[in-house]
Amino acid sequence: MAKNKQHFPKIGPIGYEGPASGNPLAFRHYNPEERIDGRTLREHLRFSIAYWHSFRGVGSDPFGPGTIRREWERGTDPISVAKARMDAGFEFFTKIGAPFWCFHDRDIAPEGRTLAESNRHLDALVAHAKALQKATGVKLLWGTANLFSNPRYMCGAATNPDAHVFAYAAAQVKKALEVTLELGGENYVFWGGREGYETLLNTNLKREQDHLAAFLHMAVAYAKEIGFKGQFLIEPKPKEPTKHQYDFDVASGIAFLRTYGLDRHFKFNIETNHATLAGHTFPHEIEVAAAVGMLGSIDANAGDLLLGWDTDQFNTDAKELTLAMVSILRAGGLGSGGLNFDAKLRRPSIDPADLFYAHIGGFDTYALAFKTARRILADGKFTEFVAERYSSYDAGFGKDIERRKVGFKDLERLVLKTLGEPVPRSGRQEKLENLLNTYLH
Ligand code: XUL
Ligand code: CO
Repeated sequence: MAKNKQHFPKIGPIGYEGPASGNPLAFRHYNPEERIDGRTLREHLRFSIAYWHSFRGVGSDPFGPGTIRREWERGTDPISVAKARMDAGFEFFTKIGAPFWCFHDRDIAPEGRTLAESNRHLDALVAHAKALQKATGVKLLWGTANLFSNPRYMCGAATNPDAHVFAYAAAQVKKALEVTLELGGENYVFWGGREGYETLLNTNLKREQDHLAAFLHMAVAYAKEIGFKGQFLIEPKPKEPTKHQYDFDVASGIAFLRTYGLDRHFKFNIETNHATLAGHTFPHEIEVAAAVGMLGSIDANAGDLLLGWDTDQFNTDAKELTLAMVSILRAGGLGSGGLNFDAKLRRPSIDPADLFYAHIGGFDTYALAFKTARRILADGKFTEFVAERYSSYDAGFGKDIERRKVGFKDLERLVLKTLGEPVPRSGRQEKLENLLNTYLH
């Protein structure tokens, strides 16, 4: 960081002041130093800032241009501007107290006229990032490549009908893997971007899926070759930009990875707004991934159920996040993953202070959710109820069903001779919802 120049001169480091604080520039629930089970809250939650939204987002939408103008964006040399922007980024990461950041290759360095020039730009900014990481202690949660903005990718990258575009995308990801390794990235994300289609009139679905699998196998092979040991993550999204995205949700992602022999190499990066776009809840997606040991990381945000697109809002819904944290904790946590704020300011939230308010709300709500989820799990009331609900599978013929020791004929005999009609039991949903509220209010 340029030693003397401050990009957020009016705002100092954000401190923890406790639940009674009325200071909007302080944490009320997130005390990064608080130790729980031998680890600090900072280590448990592994918050990360998404560079694309917080430092490249300008508030533009299909109806109008950007509204957000940052002072560090002034200047004519794109590389110097990119460096100043990154200085501002690391000042923000430090002041908000985020231990991690995430980026796409093209977020941090401008694309050149050729791939070689783009790579040179990237090298310059990666060197800058490396120095900033060293100076601040902020680490890279994950890297990724932008394979969706440039017009060459309008019909997809790995699923493009033109092998030339596939090759270009491969070259771009090769470099993105190298820079993620160079910066010590703990994971590498594949979001399908434009890997999908609009109409079968011009699409060979089978060949496109085969090509996507070939691409991911190449990534696995190259990571091995260069010694990148980070976790590969698939980020499912059902639609937007294309109508049919191949990584629709976690369940279809698991099927895809297993079909092509890739499941050993990948886990999932689950984004809240993508889950709801798929018609699922956020905890549902977490549970589906956790059930097969493939929960990797979280893109923390929220959608708006009244709008049909990816609004990427900051999430301050304590109930939704508490349920998500219960599922995450029950799964044993996120490992090398983290909670990445893939969220953007609303278009009229134009002040630098808004970037702080947004992340303070996000950090605080997740910290509160984490603590509430721990209480819920420690009390064990829901766990007990669920265990009891399935207890008929713990012994006798139920256990034999789970162990696949009985078949239809055995069970028919059992019902006809001894069991007869099952006695219905309440699912107690309303009682359990009331119980949940006792933890929230
Ligand atoms: C798009 C999205 C991406 C990925 C990374 O909806 O979530 O920003 O997280 O490419
Ligand atoms: Co995302």
